[in-house]
Amino acid sequence: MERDENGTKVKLTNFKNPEIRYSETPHTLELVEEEKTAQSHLSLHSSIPYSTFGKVMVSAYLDQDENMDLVVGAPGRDDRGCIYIFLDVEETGTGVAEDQANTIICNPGDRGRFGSSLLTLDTNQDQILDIVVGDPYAGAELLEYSGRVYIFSGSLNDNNTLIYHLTDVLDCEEKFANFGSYLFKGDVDKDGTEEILISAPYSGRDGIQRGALYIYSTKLKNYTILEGSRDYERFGSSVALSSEYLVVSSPFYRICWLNDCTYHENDLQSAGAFTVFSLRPNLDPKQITRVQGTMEFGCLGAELDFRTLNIHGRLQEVLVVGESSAASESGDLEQTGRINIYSFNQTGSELVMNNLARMSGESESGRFGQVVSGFGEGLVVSAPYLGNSLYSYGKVYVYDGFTELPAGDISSHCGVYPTPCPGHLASLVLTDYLENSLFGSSLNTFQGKQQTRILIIGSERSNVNGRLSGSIYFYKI
Ligand SMILES: [Ca+2]
Ligand SMILES: [Ca+2]
Ligand SMILES: [Ca+2]
Repeated sequence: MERDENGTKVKLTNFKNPEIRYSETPHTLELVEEEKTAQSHLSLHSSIPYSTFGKVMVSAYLDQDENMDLVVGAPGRDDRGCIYIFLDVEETGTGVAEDQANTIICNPGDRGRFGSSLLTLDTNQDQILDIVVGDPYAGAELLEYSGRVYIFSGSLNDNNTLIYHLTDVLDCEEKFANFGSYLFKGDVDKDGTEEILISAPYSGRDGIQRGALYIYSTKLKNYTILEGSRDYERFGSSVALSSEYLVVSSPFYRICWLNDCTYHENDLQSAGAFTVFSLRPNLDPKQITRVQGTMEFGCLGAELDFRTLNIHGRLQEVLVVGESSAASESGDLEQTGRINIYSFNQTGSELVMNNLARMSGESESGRFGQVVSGFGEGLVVSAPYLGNSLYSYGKVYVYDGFTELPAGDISSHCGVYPTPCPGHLASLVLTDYLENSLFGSSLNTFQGKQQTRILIIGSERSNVNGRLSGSIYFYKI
C-alpha cells in the first residue's frame, strides 16, 4: 500500500491492469485503469449548436478507391437535420466538421430529424453505393411524425467527382409511426441482393406503439411488413441479420401475468424481447421463436448484433443482445445495463438458443450495451450514460475475444470492488471525460490502411465546438 495526496493506493494482484484507489474524503474506491486507455488520433466536432453530429455513422467505400469513406448524421442541425460525407476519412484533418466534410446534404423537408438513421446500398445497381437516410420526424410541422426515408443515388460527374441526387422518397401513411427511426440491410429472401429494412417502432398496427418493420426490395418496388403484437413493445427497435436468421427486437415488450394479457400489477413492464425468424429463399421470413426478458425495465433487445467471437479459443457465431436498462444481478445498480451472448443450435426445425454468458455495466444508469459493434473476432460495447443522474461520462470497452470466458455473469468474476467490472476482460477502455457528452452513443469500426483497425466513437451531445453540437473520435485499436 502507498499513500499520496489523493488517498491510499491499493495494488491488486488478481487484476490485469491492477489498481484501485481509496479516497478518505469522501470514502470511495475508484478503479484506475490508465494502462488500458488510449488517445484518439483524430476528432471532428460540429460547430453548429444542437446539431447532435455523430448520432449515427456508417463507413463504406463510396468513391471508386480503396480508402474508406464515412457518412455521419447530425439530425438536430437547424431543426431539420443533415448528413456529412467525409471521403477518404483517414486523410481528414482534425477540426471543425463543417470545414472538413466533402459534402453536406440537408433535409429536403422543412422540419424534422433527417440523418437519425443511415445506410449505404446500391439501390439502382450501377455499382456506385447510394445513401439511404431516415427522418423519423418528417411531418413534424403538422405534429404528425409519420416519418420518411430518402434515397440519394451516387454518380460521378464530368470531373470524376462523386455527387448525390435525391432519387426516391419512401413515405409512411400512418401518423406518429416514426418510420425510418432505424435502417438495416440484408438478404432477407436469399436471392443474392440485399433488401432495405426500415423500422417504424411507434407504428400502431391495430394497437398502440406495437411497431413495424418494413422490408423493401432493393429496387424499392414492393415491400412486406413484420409487426409487433403487443401494445408498446416497439417491435423493430433493433435488427440483426445472419445468413440464416433475422432477429427483431421489442425492447419495451411487457411480460404478462394474466393469460389474456390485460394489465396486472405483476406484469413485468418493458422487460423486452426479441423474435427470431428463419430466412427462406423467395419467401417471407418465418417466425421460429421469441426470447423474453426476465427483468422489469431491462429492455432486452435495445441492441442486437451477430458476431463471430473467439470464445474459449474457438470461433463461434453468436448473437449479442443489449439489455441496456437492466439492473446488476445483485440488484445494487439500477439501469447499469448488460449484454447477453447467445449461441444458436438448430436441429431440424427446432432452434435452441443458449445464454452462454452475460456481462454487466459498472455504474448505475450507465446503459452498458446500448450500442454494440465489433471487428474481426472482437467486440466493442458502449455505456454512454455512465456516472450519476447529474453528471455522466460515457465509456467504450474493447474486447479482443473471450478465451477465458467463465459461465454466467462474466463481469462479476474479477473479485474486487466495485463489481461488476466489465473493464476487467477488456483490452481497452476509452472515454472522453466530457460531461454528459454521450460518448459511445454511436460506434463504427473498419479496417484502415496498413492493417490498422479503426474505431470511431460518436459523442452526439458533446459541447466541444458549440452546445450539443456533437463530436466523433477516431482510435487505432
Ligand atoms: Ca474513398
Ligand atoms: Ca447506385
Ligand atoms: Ca434479397
